[in-house]
Amino acid sequence: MSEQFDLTKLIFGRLSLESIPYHDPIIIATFLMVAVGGIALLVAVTRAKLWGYLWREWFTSIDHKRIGVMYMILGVVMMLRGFADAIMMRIQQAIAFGDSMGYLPPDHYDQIFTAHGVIMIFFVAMPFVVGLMNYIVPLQIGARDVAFPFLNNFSFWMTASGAVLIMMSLFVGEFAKSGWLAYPPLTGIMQSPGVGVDYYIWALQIAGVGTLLSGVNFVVTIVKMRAPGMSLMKMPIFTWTALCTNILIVAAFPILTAVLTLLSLDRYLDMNFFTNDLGGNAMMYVNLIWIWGHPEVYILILPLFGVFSEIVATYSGKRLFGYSSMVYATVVITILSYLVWLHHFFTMGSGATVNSFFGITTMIISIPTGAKVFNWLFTMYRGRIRFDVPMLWTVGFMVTFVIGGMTGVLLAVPPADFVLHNSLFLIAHFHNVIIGGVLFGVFAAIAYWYPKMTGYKLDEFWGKMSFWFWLVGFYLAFMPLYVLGLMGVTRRMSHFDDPSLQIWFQIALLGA
Ligand SMILES: [Cu+2]
Repeated sequence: MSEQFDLTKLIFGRLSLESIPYHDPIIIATFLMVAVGGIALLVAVTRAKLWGYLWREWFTSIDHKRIGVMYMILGVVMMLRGFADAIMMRIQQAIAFGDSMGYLPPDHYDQIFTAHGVIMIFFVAMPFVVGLMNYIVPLQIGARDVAFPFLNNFSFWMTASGAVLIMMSLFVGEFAKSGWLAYPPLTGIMQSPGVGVDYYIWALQIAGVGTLLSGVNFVVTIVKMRAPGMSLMKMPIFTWTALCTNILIVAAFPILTAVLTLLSLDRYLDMNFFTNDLGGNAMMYVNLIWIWGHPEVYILILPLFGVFSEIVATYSGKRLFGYSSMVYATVVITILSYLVWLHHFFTMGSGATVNSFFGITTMIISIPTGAKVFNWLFTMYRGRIRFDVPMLWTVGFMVTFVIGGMTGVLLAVPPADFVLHNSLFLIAHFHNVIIGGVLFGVFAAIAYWYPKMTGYKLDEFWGKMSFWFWLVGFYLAFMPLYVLGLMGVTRRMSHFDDPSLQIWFQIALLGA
């Protein structure tokens, strides 16, 4: 049969039976666990005759609350996967010294750090944030639902499909070994002929368009569907941050779609946008992906700034201090987040003038962020503070996020960045802000709004245990990485020669 009529090739592309990794005992064991667990779940749901209920009331639901809950369940499930990846990396780096190569071959290790980053940002943090906005925003503005309820369900399933693709890559084929933003020329067809980068592109493309659609949905909802009398400056602060986040989504995600399309054209149609020769320029990819990527981190953190603002007022028994300055700070961050992307590659050689511009804009962004921290502190000042679980997460966030913010300002200084670029210092910095900011915020929000969602209050004792384990665990896991980064240890290593470094990696493993 000639090639163009080969149906299996049309459907499966470069995937073949050889793509199933029989030879890797770790993956086979994981597969068996997932298969047994999955079958047990399917049998349980069938026995309980729940399929019809799930299909009608949940999977096809256009109710913003149900969709919000489904997003958050997706976030929890994917967090288990992303966290398993994190533990595997920590174990490898704690034991792979000198003669010991650890238990993961470099080929597998590279897939794990790539999957970890992609999953935690796209399929944990994003579903949590979008899920929260889904649940809370229509309630806060007095709307019956979002503007386009069917589209809302469709967006969710696009995100879920991306997650399914990534999970499939664990057992069929492989995942990208390129790091979470898949820079070419490494991700070009010459250097990455396998299916890993294809999984990456398709998962992110599908999920990204889903996110874009839900961004459109929320901008329209907040602009057009507020209850009569609710002017913009009367909106609850969480809704304000949600509005800014969704404006960022609408402005930034098309760039991701475009840059992934260009990379696909390079891989599938032998075009040369980002290749080393034939007129390509890989630096263009790095610029484009970060013009999406930097706003993305604000897409993640802004709604949680809103959550902390709601919580700090509630548990201090006072009105939020400086509501309008909070709104202006959010808007300023939204605008500035488009003027800083180049700080991700100061070392790429743009020259002193360009690097200075982006260094200074990056430092300026800490001013509105600092203003927010002071507003939260002034809200607490002379308040009747109750240290319930949501408030614990908020205070833990304020301390942790300020430390992460300060190491960020340090990295914003181009000469310092030349030393720290791609080191574990950078890894410690962004986990410092994303765990201390986004994840703590999500946990705070769940503890805070759980009674509203379910009619039950989460257990205080276990909530406090969870908070203290996360807080202490976070510092044990990431402070050693600051130390290692300052000593010059680079990221993404699966083996080390210098035995004096090992103790720091062991402490980090303990923290994890
Ligand atoms: Cu950035």
